[in-house]
Amino acid sequence: MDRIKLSRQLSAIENGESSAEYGEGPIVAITGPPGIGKSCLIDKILYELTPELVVGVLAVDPTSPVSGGALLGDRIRFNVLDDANKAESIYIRSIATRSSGGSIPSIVNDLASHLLANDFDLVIIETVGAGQSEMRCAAVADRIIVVEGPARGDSIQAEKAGLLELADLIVVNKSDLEGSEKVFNELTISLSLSPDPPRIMRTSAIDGTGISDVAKLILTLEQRASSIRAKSRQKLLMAHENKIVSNPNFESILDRISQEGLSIPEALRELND
Ligand SMILES: Nc1nc2c(ncn2[C@@H]2O[C@H](COP(=O)(O)OP(=O)(O)OP(=O)(O)O)[C@@H](O)[C@H]2O)c(=O)[nH]1
Ligand SMILES: [Mg+2]
Repeated sequence: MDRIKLSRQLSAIENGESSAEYGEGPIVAITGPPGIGKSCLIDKILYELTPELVVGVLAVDPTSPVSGGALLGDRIRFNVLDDANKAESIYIRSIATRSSGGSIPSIVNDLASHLLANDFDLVIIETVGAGQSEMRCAAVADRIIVVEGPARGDSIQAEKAGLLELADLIVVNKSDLEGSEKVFNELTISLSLSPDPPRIMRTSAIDGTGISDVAKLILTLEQRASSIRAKSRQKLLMAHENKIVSNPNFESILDRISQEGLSIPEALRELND
């Protein structure tokens, strides 16, 4: 692959200077709380899938607007890139969430589409499962894997974040650590009440437990009815927000709200016309 050309194209799309080519194919999101092992899992999964498949990874960086964000430096190194044979069929790109606020999910959507239009077999989106923008990034994918792990707090983190409804598969990572089995059991019990519970698997990105099973499932994972609905909800909300924000009168209507007392329902009506 011509990485320089691809990087240029993706930057232009990210900056709104050109539009993405339209491609279809599998997009899988890997989401979950910070530090749960998403990147390490992706690294191990890439060992299994490449070089047979050409895989693009879009890592949405949870940059905080307060610190100005550069968590990039903290990212794990993808060890799989040390294997030249595999690295040749992998393209990894970070997308900083601060660059343009609410439209990150649209950018992720466009970049994924562009990769699929350019001979990629699979796009993996890594996103932290916290906050609305990140949920919408995950909803860009047609399959969502929610990663959990031994609890650092009192309750299951993904459950708190409302992530479980989006999950087509739940992976309890760090199975080499104490507490992972407890989380697995708790999740199994709590999801048994669901009409179509997602499969739950245990992995360790350190000792390799369960990795090949997850890698095998990635391309054949079935969507759950409830996750289709949850994703559709996020997509619909995103489309609506995009529609409003891209209205050429958006800024002037904001002015009229703040300076002339235009009411919100009236503003919405104008923006939706
Ligand atoms: N014991 C153990 N540690 C793990 C496992 N997977 C990841 N880790 C460690 O957990 C830490 C975070 O791993 P990452 O892969 O960077 O986690 P992440 O979810 O991508 O983190 P963010 O991108 O910052 O949200 C690292 O120190 C890893 O070595 C695992 O299966 N077992
Ligand atoms: Mg990560």
